[in-house]
Amino acid sequence: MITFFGNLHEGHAPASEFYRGELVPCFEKPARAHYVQAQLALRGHDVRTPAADSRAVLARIHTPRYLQFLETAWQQWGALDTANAAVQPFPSVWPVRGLRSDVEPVNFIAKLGLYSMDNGTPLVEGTWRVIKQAADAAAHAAQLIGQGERGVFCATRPPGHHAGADFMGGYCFLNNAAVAAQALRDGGCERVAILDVDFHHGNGTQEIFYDRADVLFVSLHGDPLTEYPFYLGHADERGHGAGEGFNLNLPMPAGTPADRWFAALEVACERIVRHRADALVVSLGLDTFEGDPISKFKLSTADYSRLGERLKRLGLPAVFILEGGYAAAQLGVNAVNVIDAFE
Ligand code: SP5
Ligand code: ZN
Repeated sequence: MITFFGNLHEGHAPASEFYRGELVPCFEKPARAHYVQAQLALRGHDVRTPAADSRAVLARIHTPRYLQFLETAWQQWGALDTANAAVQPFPSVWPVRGLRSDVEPVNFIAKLGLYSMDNGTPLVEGTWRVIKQAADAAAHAAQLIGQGERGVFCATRPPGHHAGADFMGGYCFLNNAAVAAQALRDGGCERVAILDVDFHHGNGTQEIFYDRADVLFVSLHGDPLTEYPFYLGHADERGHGAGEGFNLNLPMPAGTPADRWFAALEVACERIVRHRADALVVSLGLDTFEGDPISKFKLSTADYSRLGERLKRLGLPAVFILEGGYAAAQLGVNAVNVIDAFE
């Protein structure tokens, strides 16, 4: 399969993330991509560097002020104090209900809170270049599908599915799956389906397409009552306005075993078939793995081949976007099992 690897990805390597009042080593780390890259090379895949420019499609997914903030954030942070070059900024204040988010503050930390849903998404000097290249890969993958390719895998990081139209969160900044879906639409696909199999609900992707009927969003994930991102991903979220009925959430409890997960995948696939999609975008999170350090489903390495086989039977061209998956040493084998079984 044609795969994209972001050769700049090591520029996004935050030292630590905030977790329950402490700084802990980042789970979303460069080694993840190294393991995927090694497995793609080992199994003879065609690994390319993205060459499209996603700027136009990014402007259709994210707000101008959020894109402007992301592109200049590190420079703004450094301009406050020369010592900031060695420190990661973290948000500490957020515009919750009743506070204003329409006026962009001047204070940098206030802006960071305005554009964040959590304080677990560290931003560093190289972040913009890396997230832009991952979005470029998603746009390029969609172009190749438009030219008749059957499958393209974006083995990029950081992930994107928690990022909304104007906020970052959950290690995500730009929503690569949304970029791929929109680029497929712009390239002539009338209907697109996004299947999100990351352990965590893809709240950003859901939000972006919530009122649209042309892009179906279907997600299998840990129940938000107990699992991140907590505030979205319930079964009663079915879409709004023209998008009513075009959002399907299939939350499952922590500890869900593979058989129950695959039963939910059948429901997801049936809905995708009914959408009569021209193309599929898979938000391929591998944190459903039994060995994942932060997630609670129980899929095995062999189950990822089963997933790829099932998706192949949909008979749709597909863009696969790497999302989460934190058992880094197993990430390559698990991800490429899906890709190999799909081919
Ligand atoms: C894309 C993606 O998978 N994002 C996940 C974001 C999860 N953020 C919360 C991380 C909580 C870390 N928990 C550490 C538990 C150690 N026992
Ligand atoms: Zn995840």
